[in-house]
Amino acid sequence: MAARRGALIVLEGVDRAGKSTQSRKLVEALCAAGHRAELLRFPERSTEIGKLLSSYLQKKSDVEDHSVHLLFSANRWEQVPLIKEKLSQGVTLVVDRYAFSGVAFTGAKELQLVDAAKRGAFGHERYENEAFQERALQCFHQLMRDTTLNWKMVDASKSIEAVHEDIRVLSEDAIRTATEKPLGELWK
Ligand code: 2DT
Ligand code: MG
Repeated sequence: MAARRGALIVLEGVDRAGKSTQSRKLVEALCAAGHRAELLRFPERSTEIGKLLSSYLQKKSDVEDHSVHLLFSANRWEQVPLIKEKLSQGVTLVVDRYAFSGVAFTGAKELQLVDAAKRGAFGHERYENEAFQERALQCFHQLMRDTTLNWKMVDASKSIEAVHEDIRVLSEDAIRTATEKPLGELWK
C-alpha cells in the first residue's frame, strides 16, 4: 500500500500576524507528536530568484510590478518538485506564505494606485506600511471567499501559545484528511 501523503499547510496573513513564529512552533509540535513535518517559506530568499526578490523587498533594486509578480511565482514553482516529492513521501509541509500572498500583495498594489493618498510611512522593507497591509488584508478576505479551498481563520490576537494550540488542532485534522485530495490536484 502506498504511504499516506503529507498535508500542505499554508499560513497566510499580513505582516506581523505571527506566521513565522507559528510556523516554527507548528513544525516542532507536529514532529514531537510523531509526524514527519518540515518548514518552507515564500519568498525563499536563498535561491537566485529569491536573492532578486530580497533585494527588491529591501528597496535595493526596483523591478517592474508585473515582472516582480512573476518572479515571486517563479520562486514558488522552483520549489514545486521538492514540495511534491516531500508530500508524496508522507512529509507534511508547513508553508509560511504561498500564492495567496502573491495575489494579495500584488492586488493591494493595484488598489493602492487608486488610493495612493492614504499611504502611510514606509517601514524598512517594501510593503511594510499600514495602508498597504490593510489593502492586502482586504485581498485575503476576498480570496477566502473561494470555498473550494479549505481555509481556516485563526484569531491571531490571542497569546502565542493559544494561537499555537488553535493551529495545532486544525493541522492535526488536516493531516488526518490529507488523502481526500490527491496530490495531482493541488497544482491544477
Ligand atoms: P516576508 O516578510 O514573509 O519574508 O515576506 N510577498 C510574498 C509578495 O509580494 N508576493 C508573494 O508572492 C509572496 C510570497 C509579502 C516579504 C514580503 O513579500 C510579499 C511580504
Ligand atoms: Mg516581512
